[in-house]
Amino acid sequence: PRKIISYSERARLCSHPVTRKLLTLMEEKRTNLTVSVDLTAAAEVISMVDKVGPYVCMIKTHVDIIEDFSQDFVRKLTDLAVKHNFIIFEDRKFADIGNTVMQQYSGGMYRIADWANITNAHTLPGSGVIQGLKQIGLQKERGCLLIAEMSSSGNLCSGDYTKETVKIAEGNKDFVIGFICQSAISDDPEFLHITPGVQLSSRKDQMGQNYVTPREVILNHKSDVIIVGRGIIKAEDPVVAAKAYMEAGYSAYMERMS
Ligand code: BMP
Repeated sequence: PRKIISYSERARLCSHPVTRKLLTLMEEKRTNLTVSVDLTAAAEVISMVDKVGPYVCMIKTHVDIIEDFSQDFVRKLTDLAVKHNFIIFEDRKFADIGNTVMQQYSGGMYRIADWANITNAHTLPGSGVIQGLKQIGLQKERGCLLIAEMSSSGNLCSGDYTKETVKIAEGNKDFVIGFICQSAISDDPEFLHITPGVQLSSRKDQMGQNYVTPREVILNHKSDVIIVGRGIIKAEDPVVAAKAYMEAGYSAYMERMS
């Protein structure tokens, strides 16, 4: 694989504050691991985040699966983001017209734009989804990832859809900071490539999820960040697992740099 520049050198090339912060802390903490904390009780999420926080660059949430979501949960999560120095990514996957996503992003009971540094969107509706999210996100210095590819069997995000998604990103660099994808799809160093569907052992789950290893993702598929959910949160010891994924992901990055 072609030699790459370090996360911290890349941080200096980036103009978006969230990308700069993420790339900088990845090098400081020596981690390219995001843990997807897909648990349904607020206290369980908080306890898991406190445990794995030292080993991650980012925590990914699905707040709409939490049964007892509250602003108290948000306060605890944002406090932990300061304590452990990580970025918060709410995996909301916005996919509607601009006027609707604008309200979904800023309002409702979750008020995602108030606390999530990063959220994401499908490009199915066209660039209007980004125009809507931007109305809220720009002034709060938030970043958005576009879902360019998916890890699940039979998904329709491929070919021209993926190419058009890259074009939408290129036209909105003040807000779009990269992609959810399975491998690098843009040469622009300002765009992050973030990959879910990662495990060290399993190859699949029972509902179409496909897994690749941290090494394959970072070294062969040239992605920047791995997202791991059940491989860590359902492990016998999530801290031991988080350390193993952190080590696997970062050593693959070091190997790519050498
Ligand atoms: P797990 O590692 O337990 O399979 O979890 C993967 C996480 O990443 C889930 O939260 C899922 O919603 C998300 N995800 C994914 O698995 N594939 C995609 O293509 C996009 C995702 O956001």
